[in-house]
Amino acid sequence: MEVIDELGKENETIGVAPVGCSVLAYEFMDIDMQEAAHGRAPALATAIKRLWPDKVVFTYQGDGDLAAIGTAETIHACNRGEKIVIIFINNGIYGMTGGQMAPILSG
Ligand SMILES: Cc1ncc(C[n+]2csc(CCOP(=O)(O)OP(=O)(O)O)c2C)c(N)n1
Ligand SMILES: [Mg+2]
Repeated sequence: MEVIDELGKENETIGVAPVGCSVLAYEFMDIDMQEAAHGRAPALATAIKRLWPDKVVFTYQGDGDLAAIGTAETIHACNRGEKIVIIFINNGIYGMTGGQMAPILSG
C-alpha cells in the first residue's frame, strides 16, 4: 500500500485476493479488490489487466494458494510475461485450514 500511495494510484489499482488468510485483504486496503477461486488469482489478474491495461493489478497470495493449488496459473502467467504484480506470502503453512505444511520455496 505504501508503494501505491507513493505512486498516487489508489484509484487506479485493482487487487486480487484468493482463498487463504488473504481472503480478507479487502478489509485492510481501501482500493478495489476482487476475490479469486483458490489458486486462480494470476489468471483472474491477467484478465483484469488485459481488460484495463492502464490499471495497476496485483495478486496477494499465500504459499498454499500460489505454490500448491495455483502452481500452473502462477508459472504460466510468469511465462507469458503478464504485466501484473504477484505478492507471495510465504508462511510455510496452510494457515487458514489449521497449519498443514505448504510448499516451501527458497532462493
Ligand atoms: C478448491 C479448494 N480446495 C481447498 C480449499 C481449502 N483451503 C482453504 S484455505 C487453504 C490453504 C491456504 O493456505 P495459504 O494459501 O498458504 O494461505 P495462508 O492461510 O497460509 O495465508 C485450503 C487448502 C478450498 N477452500 N478450496
Ligand atoms: Mg500459507
